[in-house]
Amino acid sequence: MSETDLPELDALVVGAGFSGLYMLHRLRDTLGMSTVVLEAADDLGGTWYWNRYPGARCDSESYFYSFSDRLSEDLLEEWTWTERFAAQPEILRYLQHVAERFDLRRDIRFGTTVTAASWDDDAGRWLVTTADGDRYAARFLITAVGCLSTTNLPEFPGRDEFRGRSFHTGLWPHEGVDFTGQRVAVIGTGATGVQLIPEVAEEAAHVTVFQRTPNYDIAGGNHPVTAEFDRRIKDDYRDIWARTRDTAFGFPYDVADRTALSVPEDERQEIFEDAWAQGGFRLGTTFNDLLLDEDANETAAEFLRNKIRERVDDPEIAEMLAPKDHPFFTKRPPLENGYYETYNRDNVTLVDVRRSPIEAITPTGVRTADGEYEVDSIVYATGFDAMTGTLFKLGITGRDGLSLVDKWTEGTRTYLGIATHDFPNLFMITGPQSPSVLSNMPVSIEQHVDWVTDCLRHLRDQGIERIEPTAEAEEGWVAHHDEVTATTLLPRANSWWVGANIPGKHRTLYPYAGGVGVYRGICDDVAAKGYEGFTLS
Ligand code: FAD
Ligand code: N01
Repeated sequence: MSETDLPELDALVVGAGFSGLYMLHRLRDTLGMSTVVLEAADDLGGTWYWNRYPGARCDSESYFYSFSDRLSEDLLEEWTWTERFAAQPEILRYLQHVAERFDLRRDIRFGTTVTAASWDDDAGRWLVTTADGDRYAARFLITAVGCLSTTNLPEFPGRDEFRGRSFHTGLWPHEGVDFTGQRVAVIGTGATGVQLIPEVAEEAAHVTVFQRTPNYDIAGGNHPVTAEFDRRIKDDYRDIWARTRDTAFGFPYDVADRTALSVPEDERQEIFEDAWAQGGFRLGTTFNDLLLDEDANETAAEFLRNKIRERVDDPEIAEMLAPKDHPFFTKRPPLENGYYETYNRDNVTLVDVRRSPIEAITPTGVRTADGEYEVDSIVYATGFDAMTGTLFKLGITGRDGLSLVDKWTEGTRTYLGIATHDFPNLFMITGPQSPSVLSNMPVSIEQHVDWVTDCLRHLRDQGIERIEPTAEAEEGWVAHHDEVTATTLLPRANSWWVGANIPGKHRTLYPYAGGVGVYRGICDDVAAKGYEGFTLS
């Protein structure tokens, strides 16, 4: 079939995780648009399809790591979470349930990887190609490809000559892995490593953990959900969702209206202890300047270092685990359940690879400057080429053949993190320069999907075919994004939030730090002013 004969869809969505599922529902069922979702995996779920490593669970509390009353009040009533922080299988079951309930599967093409998407300016549509050579045409292209969906496998010399088994946590085998009796290397101590290491240590003969940067891990405090708690949450859902939409991070927790140094030392410690006992990210809400003021931040940082010192028997190992080179929360703090006690076990060794870097993977293990560690298996808990990595792999070209990769090489440029100049009729769900990964993501996903839905309804009602941000509006957003970033401590760490984990990646804060509530207000205002900053034609 020639390109001119391709049947034209109203919209094509890439990705079938939280974002793609909700986008499909809105496009098809709310707007009545012909829509297809293309998904590389064999099934839906996104993050929760791919990340099946031992210990994988969310660290947003389950009751708000889900779709809100925007999707369905009935769904909220009928679904019951079993744990405070749901494990991967339960989240995957939830998403499968959502897909069945809203009859979403029939418009999703699984096992279909998008490799190119080019804008045809004459026809005013996107032409999309898949790895199998199938082609689609659609007026609107919506990327729902996730912020953490392209794995980062470091190019260690000799990596592919390792004779044992190796795994990346983000591509974990569906049948599971039995580490019984094995010597296992784990490289990486981010949120993933912190969840996985205690589980593998229970099973393996020996675990050697290769740590480059220690993190400020916070106690998770996971526990089963009681029937009483479940009822209370369900009765309160409207208020809970309203709060998530208003707060800085999309959590229904209010940040205390006080600075850390405005209270005496003993009172501050009590406040930290209380937040610690509650578990989860509450510690980050104890004072309103932890991310803004270095001295304030240091009070929380030292509190967390002392927690590590209390729990790890060997003082030398405790100091290796206690971060000193970056402020608290300038890297994503993992939630842990018994992580630090793992280092009190006889079968766990911690190796500091900042002091003694990994030189090579050998056929039998991992070699650092200090010597070789022989292992049977290697687990790469080395994270993702976040935010832009997956978008770049879509092979997107806009007007006049401009590729997204070329446009963003010297720095990401978007309007509101949702669209970009020279790429008409393209929307990015949780794109860079939107709150995205600095938030409880379902809240940000819903906000983007709902905003795009309202925008497309407006275009239809007004008989408008094309929408594209102006270069000036984009420049303004990038400048605002950079200004907001500069008021925070976030650029101070070498985190994936700033692209520092990927050699050669442009360094910038990828998510928007202005807060979920503020950002929503800005987006609503743009819409209320007839999509100010966009050219509509
Ligand atoms: P994803 O779930 O990543 O889905 C994107 C989909 O796009 C994938 O299925 C992928 O296969 C598909 N895709 C990508 N490229 C292509 C292509 N070229 N062609 C076809 N299909 C493609 N967030 C929180 O807010 N709270 C948490 O507690 C939390 N826990 C997390 C735990 C882990 C282990 C990880 C990795 C992330 C976690 N996140 C958490 C972030 C999480 O990614 C989001 O919450 C959410 O699941 C993202 O949904 P999504 O649909 O936007 O993207
Ligand atoms: O990835 P990461 P992740 N040599 O990039 C190390 C979400 N998530 O998969 O810190 C040696 O955080 C790297 O070291 P350093 C959450 O948003 C959520 O753990 O760069 N080491 C780091 O220790 C999270 O932030 C949940 O110095 C190397 C680790 O590998 C995001 O996903 C659970 C290296 C990677 O940590 C990513 O987390 C899991 C090298 N060459 C994930 N390259 C929950 O909600 C990398 N490292 C519970």
